Amino acid sequence: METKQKTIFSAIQPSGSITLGNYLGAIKNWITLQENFNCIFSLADLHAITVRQEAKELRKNTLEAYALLLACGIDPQKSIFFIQSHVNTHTQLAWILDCYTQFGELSRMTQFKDKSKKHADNINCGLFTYPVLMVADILLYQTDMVPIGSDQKQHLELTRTVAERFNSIYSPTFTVPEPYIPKSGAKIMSLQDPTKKMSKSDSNANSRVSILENPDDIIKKFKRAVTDSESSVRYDKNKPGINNLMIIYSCITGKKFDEIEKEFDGRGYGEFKAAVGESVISHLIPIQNKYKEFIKDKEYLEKCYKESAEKAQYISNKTLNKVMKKVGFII
Ligand code: AQP
Repeated sequence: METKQKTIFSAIQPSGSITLGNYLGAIKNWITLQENFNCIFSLADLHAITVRQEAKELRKNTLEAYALLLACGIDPQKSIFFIQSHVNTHTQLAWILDCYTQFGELSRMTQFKDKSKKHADNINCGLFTYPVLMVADILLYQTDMVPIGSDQKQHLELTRTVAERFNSIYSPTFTVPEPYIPKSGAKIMSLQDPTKKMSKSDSNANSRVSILENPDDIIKKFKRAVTDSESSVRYDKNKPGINNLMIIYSCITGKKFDEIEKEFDGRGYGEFKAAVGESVISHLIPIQNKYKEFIKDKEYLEKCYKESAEKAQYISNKTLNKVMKKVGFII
């Protein structure tokens, strides 16, 4: 008997150059997931404009991110991979669900608090309501599971709350999604302040490594990574900089922490940092080479994102129509 594959939804913002944090924390897992699940991935350009974007840059970042994710291994034959603004159901459902979400619920979102501190000159309403757009992104596809890192638990909780609220006011309409915690998920921290996560939009370029960065810069950034005044490579709660480098090295090489400690016993931080940098470079070079091929082929990119948008539009229309009928709109 054939069993229906579960649906997974996930998205990434084209708000800058994709980082090693995005790759190790999300994209690398997406590649594995597409083998066993019905995966729907999106480039969340609508989310990106909650922070002011230069139009030309946003277009460039979106196309580059699309090519890069294909280079990382997202396969449009296996997964739907679309650009969010190409599928109009997202903003339509988001507006409706705004009216089923409480002001208090959005006020408690920590990302809103963090981002309004970071962008104090542009605390726009989109920054406040974007979690509802995220709720719509997920619910439109009757998503069973959402892969989440620790920074996104609150968003999934809100999605579940809104879905359950709508289902109980009307009748079952949305699948209530479960979190999917990947076996090898990692939170990668800033190379300059290892208590903060590595971020595309961090104003300090030394804090992050981009997937498309050239090898010399990658090595320099790892050599400059902030660590501590000791010299022994070991995992310890008081050594966030070294822990972060060990996590990166472990994600890339598959080595366990005790193996890494043995490998670098008595060798000091300099050698360790160089080895982490080299391992990252060897992992990224094949991706960079594939990227160069994809980005040249604009026709192929367009074919992929248009076909995927059509599929996404078709699936999400079904959910939106159901919602509109239940709310009382004439359709
Ligand atoms: N440092 C990180 N470590 C592990 N996972 C990370 N992710 C982001 N940073 C790290 C994961 O990447 C996916 C896509 O993230 P996003 O682009 O939608 O938004 P974000 O989490 O806000 O990422 P950035 O890089 O920090 O972007 P900006 O600077 O624009 O806000 C998510 O699954 C996220 O968990």
